[in-house]
Amino acid sequence: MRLGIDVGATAIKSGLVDDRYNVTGKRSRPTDARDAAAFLSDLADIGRSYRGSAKITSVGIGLPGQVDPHKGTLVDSTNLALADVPVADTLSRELGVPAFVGNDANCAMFGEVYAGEGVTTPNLIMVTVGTGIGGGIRINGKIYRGRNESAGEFGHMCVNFSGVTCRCGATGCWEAYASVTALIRQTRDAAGQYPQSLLARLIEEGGGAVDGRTAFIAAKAGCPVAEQVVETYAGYLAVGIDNLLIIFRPDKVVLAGAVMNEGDFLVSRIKEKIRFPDQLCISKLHSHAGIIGAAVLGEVYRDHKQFV
Ligand code: BMX
Ligand code: ZN
Repeated sequence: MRLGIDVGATAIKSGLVDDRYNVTGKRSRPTDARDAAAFLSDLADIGRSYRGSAKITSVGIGLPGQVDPHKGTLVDSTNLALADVPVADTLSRELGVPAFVGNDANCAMFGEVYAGEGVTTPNLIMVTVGTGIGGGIRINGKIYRGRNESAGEFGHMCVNFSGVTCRCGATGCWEAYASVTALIRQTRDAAGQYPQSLLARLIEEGGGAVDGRTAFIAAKAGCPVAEQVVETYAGYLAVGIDNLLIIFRPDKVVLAGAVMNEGDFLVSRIKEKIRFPDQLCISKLHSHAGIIGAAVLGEVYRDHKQFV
């Protein structure tokens, strides 16, 4: 069994992946990225926790940020505020098996390539919507990784050159508008502006908590303010997706991330606003894409045919 670990800014998900890409023993724990030592010790803990249940042959870790697959390090991560972390070496030493690292969104795409939409589509663009927005590019059946293995950072393409400042320091990045972090900000802003709205009341009843579902719940309950938040958010997502469709003309743009659980309520609105709506779909692997993709990293890196 291969172990796949999918590190997000909020949670670390893991699971065992068999030869047919079934995921078992799925676990999730909050991400603790206070410092590299705490982070590595959590990853080692997760790895060790699977030892009793199966014979692990390799481990792969998907990381949010720039990775060096050759050195096995997390080079830099704005969202985790970590740099130069020797992830693969640590896990390999702890578990006594080969360990590999990849960018988290690239891993989601590898999951699609091996077990999802990519099995039948040679030209595929992956977009993961979470704390940030990540991406992956597959052209003619090969994975495009670019200079320093860092292609596909779709979250940091500019959609508004005089817009808000992104966590990366640049102006108007797509993820500053269309990530779940941005959706939460937009939801709070709208509730603050319309304190009498159902949206604002719902937030108040929940003790002030807002997450990626809040605006959708209120919109579905008929709140026009929340409806506008969802509509505008779909517009932000559509801008970036439309750019990707025009640049790559892929067979499919595959969307992943928990917010995609909203399904057609969100995606139909995006489709109305893009030029090639038939090419857009939601990952059927859901959160398993990142785990499967991390688990198959060893194969991906061995199989050079995969690369442009
Ligand atoms: C950020 C970026 C990507 C990552 C994406 C998704 C950085 C620079 N991370 O745009 O590498 O793939 O977020 O990350 O720190 P997630 O946390 O939403 O899964
Ligand atoms: Zn940015």
